[in-house]
Amino acid sequence: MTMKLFYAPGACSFVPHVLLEMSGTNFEPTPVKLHKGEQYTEDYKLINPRSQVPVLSHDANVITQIVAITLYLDMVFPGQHFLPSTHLERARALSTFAWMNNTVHPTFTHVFMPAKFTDQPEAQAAIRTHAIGQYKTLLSELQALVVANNESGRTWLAGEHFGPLDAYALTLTRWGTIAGIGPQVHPQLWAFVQKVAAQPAVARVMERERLQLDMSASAIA
Ligand SMILES: N[C@@H](CCC(=O)N[C@@H](CS)C(=O)NCC(=O)O)C(=O)O
Repeated sequence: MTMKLFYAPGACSFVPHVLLEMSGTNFEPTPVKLHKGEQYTEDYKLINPRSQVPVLSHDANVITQIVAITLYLDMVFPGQHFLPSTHLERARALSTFAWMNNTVHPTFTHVFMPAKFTDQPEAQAAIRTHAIGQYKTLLSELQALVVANNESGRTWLAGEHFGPLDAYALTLTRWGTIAGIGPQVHPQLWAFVQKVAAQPAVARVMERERLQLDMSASAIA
């Protein structure tokens, strides 16, 4: 079986990238240069007409959307326990996962790519400023989840096994530093993502993507 992951360094594709690395399977990490607009080329649109990463291709079958890719990897590699198997725990994990993907993540898109929402430069600046405030609040909510999790003695966000929520928490927190929300703003969240970054498979992916955890020094706002 041949798996290929189309990813962009530092993008949300980090989540399935980490899961594939954790699985130990032989996969082909295939970078897509978003900053050079490679996602809009005709060749890439044949892979994903929505011009986004991540894309997982498995024996020429294409799967898009982080949540769908994760559910697929969870079934292909059941021994990894990427998601909990008991009904309620699984539903809780998916609830947090969906919130990260449909709320926190798109809020950062308003910070990073305000031109997606208006072509007016002044309005873009206003969208970015407003979204940074919202993003900070969402990271506070994420930190509260981490704190509650720590207090209940759980190692990772979905329980005893490392999974997509932990990798996503790292990505979202790292994006925060790009928006000028530095490590000092959410210390418990920062301590948690440092623990995530120290996992060998995560460290290997960070190395492959050439990622620095704290981007505050070159923040865009
Ligand atoms: N809901 C999608 C979001 C994917 C997404 O937003 N991908 C971004 C990178 S984080 C992307 O490819 N952006 C390229 C662009 O918008 O031009 C998923 O879960 O996969």
